[in-house]
Amino acid sequence: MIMDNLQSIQEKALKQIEEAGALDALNEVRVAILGKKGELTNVLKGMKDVAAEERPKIGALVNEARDQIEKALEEAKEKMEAAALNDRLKRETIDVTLPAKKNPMGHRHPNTIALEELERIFIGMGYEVVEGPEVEKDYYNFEALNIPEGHPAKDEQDTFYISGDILLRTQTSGTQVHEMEKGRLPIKMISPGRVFRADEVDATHSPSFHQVEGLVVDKNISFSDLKGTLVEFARKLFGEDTKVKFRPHHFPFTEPSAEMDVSCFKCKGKGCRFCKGEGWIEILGCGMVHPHVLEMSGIDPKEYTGFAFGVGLERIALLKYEIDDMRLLYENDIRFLNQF
Ligand code: 2NM
Repeated sequence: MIMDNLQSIQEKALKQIEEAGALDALNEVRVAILGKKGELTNVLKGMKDVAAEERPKIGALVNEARDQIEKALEEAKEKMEAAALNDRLKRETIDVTLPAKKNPMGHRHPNTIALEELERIFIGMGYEVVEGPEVEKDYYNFEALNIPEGHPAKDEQDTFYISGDILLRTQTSGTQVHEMEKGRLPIKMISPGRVFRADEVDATHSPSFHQVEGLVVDKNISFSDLKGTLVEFARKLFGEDTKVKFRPHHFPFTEPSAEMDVSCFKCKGKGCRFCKGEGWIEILGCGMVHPHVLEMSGIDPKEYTGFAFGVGLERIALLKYEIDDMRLLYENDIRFLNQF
């Protein structure tokens, strides 16, 4: 009787183990059979009713049934765990041939692209790139450049003053004055940088923009050197078939002075929307350094002469990349900037 019971418990247990679909189902079987109130435990508890001489035999059978059930539980558990691990390995395989994740990377601002192109052209012609202070003394921004007190170019409303004679530079020429004062000649330099003017913001103006000014001082520098240099610059920047035109102009710091136009690189000079039908586009101011400017910086104008020029960096960037509003350059809208 007890032996039949034992047999049926074992069979039932093994069947349930076989049918268990998950680890917690296995555990339920373990509790129901081998637990404190489990069926097999109950059989052991019933041993007191078994005849004394039968007990060792029955005891051995119960233990054997227990061992078999435990073994089956263990095997089923191992099988489930192995299957789970296999499944996970399959799901989490790493494809080492997949391309790596890319970090979103910014790129150069159109101003920077234009600046680096200008620098490359002038470095290629033997120029040095020299940067200077954005906060400058009145003397270096105006006086030393032949713009005395009361000169219209010095009109207070165009300049941001910090205090008495300290201001935000309105041009980068001060950097060139500092260089001339050092007295190391000849000089062949460009000075790029941020400049400030008290202007209202519109499509072509900003209170802060960038300039690249150039300066050459040596013995026997003439207007033909200026012309040759700037023609070469224009061709490198806008294409070898670019024509240039010099128009007389006035700057306090150069004499003679001129503005240089380039033939429209869009319509090749025929006249289009881009050059407003002119065929020509104004790109820079230039001239022979005024003898008084050389003199004030300690250079003898009877021994040395020089030429200088100034380009608006934003103007070049707008032209080259066909941007029609300067404000776009300062808004840092990634959808705009990504186009260049
Ligand atoms: C310009 C136009 C013409 C210029 C002059 C000098 C210096 F320091 F030599 F006097 N630097 N840059 C200059 C000349 C700048 O900008 C439109």
